[in-house]
Amino acid sequence: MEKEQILENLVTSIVEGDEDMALENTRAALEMQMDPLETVEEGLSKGMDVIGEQFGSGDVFLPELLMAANAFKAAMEILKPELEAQNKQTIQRGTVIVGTVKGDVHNIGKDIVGTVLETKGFDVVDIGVDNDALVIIQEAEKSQADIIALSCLMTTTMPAQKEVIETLEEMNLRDKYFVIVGGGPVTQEWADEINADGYGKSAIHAPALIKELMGKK
Ligand code: B12
Repeated sequence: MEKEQILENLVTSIVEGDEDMALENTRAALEMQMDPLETVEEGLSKGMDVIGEQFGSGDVFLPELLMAANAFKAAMEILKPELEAQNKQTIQRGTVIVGTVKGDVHNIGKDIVGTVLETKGFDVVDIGVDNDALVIIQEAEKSQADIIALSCLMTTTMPAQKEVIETLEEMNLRDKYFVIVGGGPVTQEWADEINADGYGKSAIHAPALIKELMGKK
């Protein structure tokens, strides 16, 4: 099968929530030695964008979204070891807390950010989803993190990213951590508005962004 065909099939597999098709084409991508991150970004994630738009316009409903998410996760199960094996760097570059903010249970993008950072030599502490600002800060303190990376997928949960930064300020801890933000509705403008230290449009951008920030330490 051609690379373009595989990527197209991966998009379709997510849109249709077809786990078998997602697995079959992910395996085909690996057999062809396609870059696993490209397989995620140019295949699976594009499918998610399509189904997300269909959900937004009322053409599909929550069950379809869940099936798409399950197909995505199944494919990630076999891609994750490949991602980790291919680029693993052993230099210790810093500790990053990765989590989704309060009220938000979307974890797929956050997981990818964590995996990509791990492959680039960062120590990643994944604190999961629906995290209260205080819990995030406590976790950062506990693991002596350098960076707090906040994911958020809904416009309604964007204020929770702001809340983390405000709480850090209230606790006189703002200078101790770099805070970076990302996720579907998040933009550079929003990052500037809430006084975040950085924004990454996609997981691929996170390592360079963090390396640049760590250079300022
Ligand atoms: C899959 C999905 C779900 C799944 C989530 C499964 C899971 N385990 O994560 C399920 C079905 C559970 C779900 C539930 C809901 N969802 Co939903 N969901 C989606 C969907 C289709 C895809 C999200 C996704 O996984 N994308 C793929 C990943 C790879 O992309 P990503 O998360 O954006 O991450 C990339 C980048 O953004 C970046 N990134 C992400 N985080 C970070 C962080 C940092 C620091 C950096 C640097 C980068 C970065 O890197 C990633 C890889 O490149 C989106 C639509 C969309 N296009 O986003 C809707 C969407 C986010 N959901 C939506 C809604 C409304 C809901 C529900 C409220 C539905 C309901 N009625 O119950 C619930 C919310 C529950 C809650 N409280 O959180 C809306 C949100 C609308 C809004 N208000 O903004 C969307 C936009 C759909 C739509 N068009 O209406 N959802």
